[in-house]
Amino acid sequence: MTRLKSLLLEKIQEHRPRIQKLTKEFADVVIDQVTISQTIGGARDIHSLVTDISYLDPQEGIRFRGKNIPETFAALPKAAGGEYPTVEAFWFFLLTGDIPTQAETDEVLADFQSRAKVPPYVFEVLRAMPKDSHPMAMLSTAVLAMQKDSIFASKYHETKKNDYWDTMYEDASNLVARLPEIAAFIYRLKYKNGDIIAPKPGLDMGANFAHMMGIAKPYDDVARMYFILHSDHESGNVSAHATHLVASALSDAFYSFSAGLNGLAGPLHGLANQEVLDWIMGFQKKLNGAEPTEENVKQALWDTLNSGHVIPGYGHAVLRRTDPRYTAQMEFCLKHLPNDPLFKLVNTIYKVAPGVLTEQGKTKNPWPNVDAQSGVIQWYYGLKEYDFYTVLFGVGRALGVLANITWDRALGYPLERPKSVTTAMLEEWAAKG
Ligand code: FAM
Repeated sequence: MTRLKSLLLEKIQEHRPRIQKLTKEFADVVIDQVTISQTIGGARDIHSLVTDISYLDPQEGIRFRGKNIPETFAALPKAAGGEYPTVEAFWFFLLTGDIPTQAETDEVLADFQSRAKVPPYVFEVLRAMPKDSHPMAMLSTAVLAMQKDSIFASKYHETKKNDYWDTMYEDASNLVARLPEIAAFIYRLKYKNGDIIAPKPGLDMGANFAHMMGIAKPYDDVARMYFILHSDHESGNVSAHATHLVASALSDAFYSFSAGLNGLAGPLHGLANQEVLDWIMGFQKKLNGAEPTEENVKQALWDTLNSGHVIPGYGHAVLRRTDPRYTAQMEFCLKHLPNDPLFKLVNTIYKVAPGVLTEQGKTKNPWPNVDAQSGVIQWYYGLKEYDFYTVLFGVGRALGVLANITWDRALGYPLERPKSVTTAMLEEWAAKG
């Protein structure tokens, strides 16, 4: 058993009594109330989920195992010559809450290496899909195609409930280790005439992904930063919640993560990074060679709103300030591409969009989210096929949601089943006031 898996078991054994105590002694303590607008309006802010992998504060932003983004980047071991931590170190941290040593990180890298072999039938399935399939449909299909390999499913009848975490951990680790090659395969198949680049043994996930994508340094660091920033945003967002919900039926990691990816593919969620580039390309076309200014950007934003569309990359269901994931990416851009025209345009949008959204008066959060800045970096490093961007989001998001369902099984969280009501019942409550 690797150090990561044995430490994870220790942490699970430490944590279980806390949940048992809450369930046994404090089950009826009220922590929230539900209003009609929340029941109709997408369950916003209803405190009804628990996870310790990450927490999202509306004012402060994300904390991974209690650390904010700068603290996370500073604390974790980095790749040799890299500015950002390796994904392997981050996976250890997300699962256990402990900062791994370099030796523990190296062991995760070797463990991933032993799990990373993608079954050839996955590539056959992808090659058989229609050429105009969306990359997210391809990724979700590839994940589902591997369900036959699920250890959780194949051992389900002989596994004790207390050990569900073990087989879920095995599936989750296999899936995380295989996703970069599958994602790079989809990219090279769709956009580079099927000129596939095989993985290189010994490289960390970020470096290997850059290698398989055929993109030179510092794209290895871009991949590390991108996967970590997109990994988790507590468990209520669509991709995390869908993965958690499906897994609560004791569906395995492949069924569950495929469901999460299908939610991530929505324009209001993970597809927003593609929508941001689409908006920018459309805006530049309308400029017809003229320079972007605060005035013509402002007019373009109003045109978007007045056409009944949302401004992609802005707003958030929980955050009420600029997304620290946006800020972390902006800092990367200031260091590596300060004079890039697209980066300058994104900065101009940042100057103008919050005012336009505030003036429109609808959104509770007029500030940028993670998607407003992410595509600029990909574009700069030559990844210009922006309908692929959400696949990158999906590879990162796997880290958070798969760590979460491993812990869900470890803590014995039951099938998730919120209660629905009828409109007439709401009207009765409304009448009572
Ligand atoms: N542009 C225009 N209108 C917006 C808006 C935006 N960026 N953000 C919110 N609104 C509207 C929203 O559509 C709603 O209008 P209606 O009452 O007509 O339905 C109103 O403002 C109140 O919405 P809210 O309570 O402020 O936000 P929600 O919690 O309902 O929605 C988002 C949150 C993220 C779906 C919403 O901000 C949005 O559509 N943003 C643009 C798409 C986007 O960037 N999504 C990515 C989010 C990111 F965090 C991720 O998941 N990757």
